[in-house]
Amino acid sequence: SKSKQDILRLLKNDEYISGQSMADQLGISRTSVWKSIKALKAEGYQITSVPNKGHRLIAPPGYINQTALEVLVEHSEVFGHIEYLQTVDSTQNIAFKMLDTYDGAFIVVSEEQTKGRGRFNRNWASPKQRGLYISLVLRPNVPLTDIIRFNLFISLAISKSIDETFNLSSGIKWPNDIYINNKKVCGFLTEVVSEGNAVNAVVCGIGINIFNDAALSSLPRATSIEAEMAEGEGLDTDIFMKHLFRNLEHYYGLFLKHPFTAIRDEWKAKSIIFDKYLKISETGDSFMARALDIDEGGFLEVVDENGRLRRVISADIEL
Ligand code: BTX
Repeated sequence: SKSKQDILRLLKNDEYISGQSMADQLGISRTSVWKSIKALKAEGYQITSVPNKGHRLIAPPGYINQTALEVLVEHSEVFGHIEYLQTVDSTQNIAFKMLDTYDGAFIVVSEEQTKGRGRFNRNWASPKQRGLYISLVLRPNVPLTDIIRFNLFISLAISKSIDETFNLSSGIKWPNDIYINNKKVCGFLTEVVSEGNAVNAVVCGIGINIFNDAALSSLPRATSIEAEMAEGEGLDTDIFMKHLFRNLEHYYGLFLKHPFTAIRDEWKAKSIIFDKYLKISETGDSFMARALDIDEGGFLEVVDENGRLRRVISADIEL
């Protein structure tokens, strides 16, 4: 609720604040202050309450917090609504169903997915409260062919957010993954509703493994942020979400106004596919090649074993 979000903001000032002072500042009753604090505690926030001093936020909760996300969306210049759910088959499916309910841009987040999906209908492991499972619904006024470019901007936003928040060095594995130390920490997938060559809506699903989980150990090349972080460093999901939103909004803004060349150098510096032999699979065909460059349209330029130059798009790549 609104007052819960306001109270969280006041508590984040890092000092004791009395119930009366919060009530005064927000123009609500002390009873509703108290109710909101109780609700925040139930969501996992550790709030100490000391008589004559007031309340103070000790530590953010482990898992991504609904109220914190609501605050981000409330202040967002891009997204107008958040649908936060406990469990769904896939946030992509929910987002598609909601396209007619909300006009503008919105997000769907779930704590768990029973049928999270990757590209080509592969499975995306989405154990409860272990990762971020989010679908961004955007309505850029762009031609269908721009979706490749969209993915390039989004990948940079995600990778930078991980690095900034956790002091890690993640890399972009073209076209759809983020890796840390040669293991996949994030996958994203962009689906589109279009009419002819015009995009009506973009539904971009992002899955980020935040905490360790048994479901990830069974996958050959999966990792989580927790697994890659230096021991003893705190994992603050609230700060991560803040950085992620800021970067997604920033790079989405750049995507709307600028060609890929505006971020090309930055993107290339974060890419992990150059100077390596790669196995590239494209619609049934598979070949070994070395990636040379990425062009303005987001096509990968590679040279195969026979020295032939080829351009690939949306392929599967094995490092
Ligand atoms: P992808 O097809 O590139 O990756 C799927 C492959 O990655 C699987 O075949 C499996 O080998 C491996 N994998 C499965 N789960 C995980 C995991 N949690 N971590 C690392 N590797 C894994 C990438 O597809 C796109 C994934 C998008 C997921 C988001 S979550 C929110 C939204 N809703 C939804 O249903 N999908 C998207």
